[in-house]
Amino acid sequence: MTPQAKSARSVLLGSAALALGLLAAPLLAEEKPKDHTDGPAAAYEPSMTTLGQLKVEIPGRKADDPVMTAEEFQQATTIYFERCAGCHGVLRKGATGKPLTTDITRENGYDYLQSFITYGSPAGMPNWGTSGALSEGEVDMMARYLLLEPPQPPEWGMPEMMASWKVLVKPEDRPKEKMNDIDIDNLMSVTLRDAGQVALIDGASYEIKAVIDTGYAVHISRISASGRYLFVIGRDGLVNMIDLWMETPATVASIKIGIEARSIETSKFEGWEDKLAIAGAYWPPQYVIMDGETLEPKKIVSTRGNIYDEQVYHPEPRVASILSSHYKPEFIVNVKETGKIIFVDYTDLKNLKTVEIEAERFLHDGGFDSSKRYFMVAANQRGKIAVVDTKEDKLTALVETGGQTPHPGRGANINHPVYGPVWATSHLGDESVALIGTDPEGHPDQAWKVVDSFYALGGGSLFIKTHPSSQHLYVDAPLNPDAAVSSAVAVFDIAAMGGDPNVDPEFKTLPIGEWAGIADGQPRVVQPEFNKDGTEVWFSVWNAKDKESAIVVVDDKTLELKTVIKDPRLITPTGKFNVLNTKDDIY
Ligand code: DHE
Repeated sequence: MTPQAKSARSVLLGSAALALGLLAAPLLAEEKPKDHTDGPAAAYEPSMTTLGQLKVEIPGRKADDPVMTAEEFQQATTIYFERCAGCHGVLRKGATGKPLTTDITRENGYDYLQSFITYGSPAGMPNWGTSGALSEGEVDMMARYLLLEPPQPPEWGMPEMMASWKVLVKPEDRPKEKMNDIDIDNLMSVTLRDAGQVALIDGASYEIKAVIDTGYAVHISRISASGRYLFVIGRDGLVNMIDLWMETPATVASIKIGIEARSIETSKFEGWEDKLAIAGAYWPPQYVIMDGETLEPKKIVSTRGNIYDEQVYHPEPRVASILSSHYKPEFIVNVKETGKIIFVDYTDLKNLKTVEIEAERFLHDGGFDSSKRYFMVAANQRGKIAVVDTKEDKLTALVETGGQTPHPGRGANINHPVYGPVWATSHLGDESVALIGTDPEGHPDQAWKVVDSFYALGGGSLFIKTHPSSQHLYVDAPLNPDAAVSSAVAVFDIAAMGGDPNVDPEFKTLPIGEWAGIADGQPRVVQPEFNKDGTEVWFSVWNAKDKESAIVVVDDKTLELKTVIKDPRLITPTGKFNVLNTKDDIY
């Protein structure tokens, strides 16, 4: 079956997985959108929660402005940043959703806005009113709010960064050798999302070695090239640098690099190990290069600029994933709204050289192929994977996956029995898994093409994972609306994958949520991650903040349950980052 034919069977997710189209089309009764809820699927569009906490004032009032008190304006701004800005942009100039600038909103008028916010649209605007997510009063307030000029959130430049920068333990006061008996390569840094912490869990004993306070709604962990320093970033832009050599690993430096942020990475090229770190922000739209031992900010680069194809100015292109090249002393920075992949040469920050690649809009997450030469990144709202060659600094291909909203995490590299080396992605918007050939020399006919596409458990997948020493491919589906699906994982036997695109490989379903034995709540199973040897795979069983969560460890050979890690400190575990695999980009 071709991916296109197969997509007819695909299960579409709720409206929030799609671009919002507030002013796109009139609402037809028979096309009433599905109820919008506040579940993780709906919340998957970026929520600018930190911006939502800013204190704002009504910008320059006009004579015919709707009546709005300062308190209402503040409340409406919080709602707007948390729920609307992810799609419509902080400045309301549009991102995946339509622009909501006052020239447009005033033209359409209060009644139109009130009705759209209440009922939503088939194009993807959630029905905030009829779903009960916003009260009648809040809908009225938001309609009036959109008729006023938007507040401009502050910038975050060098003075603000310097004021936030702390070196808690100076490099000269840090241990000269490892002071603990932890097998660092087998340590797992686990995001405790709603606690604003990471847990460091020993891969052999499953013991929690430390729980460390980090930024708000902490997001990802990355590891320095030597494996000594762990870098963690919160959605509030707070970066924690943790020294894993200390008797009990702890933060040695921290800095706030922006007001909303998602990505962090460190220099990995030979001779540059542990020298620099880089972080990317959603607001202000910028990336920051820092000293790799102290986090001292060295260089801030704005990503504001023109969209690659239309060549129209975009005021807030967010920095999505950042990777560190293994081929050159370069960072690979993915800029979402302008669709540009920027290679940043970090050898001379005073005379910064960058290569700007025209890729595709809405770049999000991605990883390397197995040779680590090619970087594959999802332009998720465009259904494509952009492939860039980190040796030549060039765009290699744009591959349509055939599925809806590819979301690979860092993807999975498989040695396919028929097609050779391929890289896999699953999808947020449907149940398909796409395999893309990555071996232009050994398998030139398959290179940068979807060689096969088949079904996993269901739509709502976020992460897919394998390991060079594993024969299995794991696919999660945490955002699937069906609780039985969102709490399980599909496992494919790589050796049994055939060459007939009409025959879908079979998969086993592991009831990870059930294995966790949690009675209360409806936990979702998210992000498979291997231990250092590739013999075990860990899954987060992600429950509500006030309910029990767990980590389930599965034996990769037998696919049987090995252990369940439970601890009252494991609040909302989501991402897990094994030190060795993360450092060496093994996936
Ligand atoms: Fe993530 C990676 C952005 C919601 C867990 N997430 C990423 C990356 C980006 C991103 C840009 C790539 C970072 C890199 O490689 O440098 N994530 C966003 C959002 O904008 C979004 C959609 C909404 C938001 O408001 O933040 C979002 N992410 C989530 C979640 O809700 C998840 C599931 C749970 C959580 O902890 O927040 C989540 N994101 C992750 C994880 C990774 C990630 C675990 C790293 C995957 C990996 O294997 O490297």
